[in-house]
Formats: sequence, structure tokens, C-alpha cells
Amino acid sequence: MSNIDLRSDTVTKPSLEMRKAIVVAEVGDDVWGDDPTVNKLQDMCKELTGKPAALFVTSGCMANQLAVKCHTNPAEEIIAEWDSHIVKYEIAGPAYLSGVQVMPLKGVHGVMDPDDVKEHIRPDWYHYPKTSLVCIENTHNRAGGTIYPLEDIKAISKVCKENNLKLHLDGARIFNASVESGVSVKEYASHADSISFCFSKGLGAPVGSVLCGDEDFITRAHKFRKILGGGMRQSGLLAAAAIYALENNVERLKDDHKNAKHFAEEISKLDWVELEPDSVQTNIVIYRTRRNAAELVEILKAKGILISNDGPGKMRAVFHLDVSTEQTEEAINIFKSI
Ligand code: TLP
Repeated sequence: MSNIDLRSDTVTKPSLEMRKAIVVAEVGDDVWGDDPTVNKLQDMCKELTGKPAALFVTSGCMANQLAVKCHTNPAEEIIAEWDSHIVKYEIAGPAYLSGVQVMPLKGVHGVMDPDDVKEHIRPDWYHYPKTSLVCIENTHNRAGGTIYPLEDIKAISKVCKENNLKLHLDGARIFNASVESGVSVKEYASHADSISFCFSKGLGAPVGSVLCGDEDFITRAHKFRKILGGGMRQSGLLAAAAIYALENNVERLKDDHKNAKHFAEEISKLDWVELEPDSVQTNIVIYRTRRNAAELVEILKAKGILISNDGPGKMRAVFHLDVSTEQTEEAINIFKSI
């Protein structure tokens, strides 16, 4: 039976070549700051984003929560898109870890309107929390891997600067956005105060994300990473996989986008699938169905496809380096057969 895992791009397993890079990695104690492979990775990330400092962290959630923590003070407010990862999937982390409240704004395909952001900045008044941070997500996961148009990022960045707010870019999948749009990661990052991205999604590394920003911000994030238990020791083993991913797995993300678009095109012809194939921009396909999504998950599982149920009547299929073009064809045929 086939085994096609479309639940997420986090399910990728390190390739043999990546494992070889792990085996030969030079390591040290990163809590002492002397793991050469972690230092090399952080230097590469500084170069890639144009930010003065970078910190290797355990996960995308940790990177986002460190950003919220280091850009805010308790009893302040942050603005984020209502369906963004920070709002939806980080277990009230901003409230719990940073003591801040979220002002969630509804975007279009995950993209907040810069005027709407401006309108929701709290005036300086005795009864209000101070708005201190705006978070954007590129690509936007729950909107279906949509790319934040550069013009909107620039406009939101301008609003932030004019109102003395920080801007954090959750770039968990920033390389998907970059290879598809042709906008460099450095260009995206230049409009934000901080950017995070993940090695353990489409890039295919087993663990890890990075947070980049200015020196003072990263010094504070480093300290808070320790409080969260994120001080790792010979983490050069993980950094080696991340370096391998940056050097070998970025350009190929276009293949995942091609597979996702082809899959979307074909399944949109089925009468039980509601999907605008043009809406698929990168590697994530989100579609609605009149059928029972939970039941469909089981039917597909029995045929060798793992897929996630993304809420009532809503499903998500994610394409990544462990799903080949042939497997994409196979998945389409299985969809047609049910
Ligand atoms: N997303 C995961 C799940 O948590 C939903 C997935 O399967 O897509 N930012 C964005 C935009 C993300 O999509 C994710 C993970 C994260 C942050 C968090 O990354 P991790 O899982 O490394 O903490």
C-alpha cells in the first residue's frame, strides 16, 4: 500500500546525505557559546536575513514566543491576524509567557489590511493597554500557504514605524514565499524588526528554527530561551542538518509548489471538493468538502494517504520533499477513486 503523508511538511525525515552531515559535524557546548556548527548556522542566518544577530531555537513556537516576549512588556497588546499560528496554535502563549493581550484582526487570505492595523492601534488613554507589536505570517499557514505581498508588508512596516511599534515576521515558511515570489528573504526581513523561520518544515531538517534581529533583542531572547529550557548543548548535530537544508533544499521547494498546484487543479474537479485551484500559491492546499472530513481522513488512511482534518468540512494537504511527483499522481488517483 502507498504511504503518502500529506499532514504537514513537518513530517519529512532527514535524508541519508543530511544524516551524513550530522555524523561529521563538529560540536561544542552551545550554552557556553562554543559550538562551531551552531555558530556557523547563526552566521549564515544573519547573512541571509541581513540582521545583526541570530539565535538557533528548538521550534517555530519558541521563536515566535521569544519574539513576543522581547518586543513587549506585560499588560500591553499585540496585533496579529486572527487565524495566524501565534493566535491559533500557540496555546495562549502571548498571555501566558508575556502577559500581553492579542488584538486579532481578520485578514484576506491571511493578509491584514495596513489601514485596519492602523485603526486598531490603541490611542494613549488611561483605560487602554499600549499596543507594542504587530505580527505577520509569511507564508500564511491556515490561509493555505499564501504569500504576503511585499507592498502590504512595506505598508504595515510604515504604520509600525510611524506609531513606534515593533514588527515580527513569522517566516516559518519564508523560503516557500521567497522561491515563489522571487523576493529575497533579506528583502522580506528588512521591513521587520525580527524574523523567525523553520528548518524542520519544507527544508527537511529534523529539528529547529531561528530567530533573527538586532543584538540587544537577541541577547534578551538568548536569556529567555534559557528560562524556557531551550539552552541546548552539542546542538551542532541539529545545526548541521539545518545547514545542509539551507545549502540543498531551498530551490527544490518549487517542486513542492508544482505538486501542490497540480493536486489542487485535479481534485477541484471532484464534486465533493470545494477549492479554487488558483488560490494555491505554495505547498499548502486547503479545501472544503461537503463530505464528513473526519470520515474522509479514515477512508484515505485505509488507502495509504495521511491527511489532516482542519476543522468541520475543511481539510489540508501539504506537499514536501518526501512526496514525489509520482506520489502526487497516486494521491490524485486515490482521491478520484473515493
Ligand atoms: N505549524 C504546524 C502546526 O503547528 C499547525 C503545521 O503542521 O503547519 N509558524 C507557522 C506559520 C507554522 O505553521 C508553525 C507550525 C509554527 C510557526 C510553529 O512551528 P513548530 O511546530 O516548529 O513549533
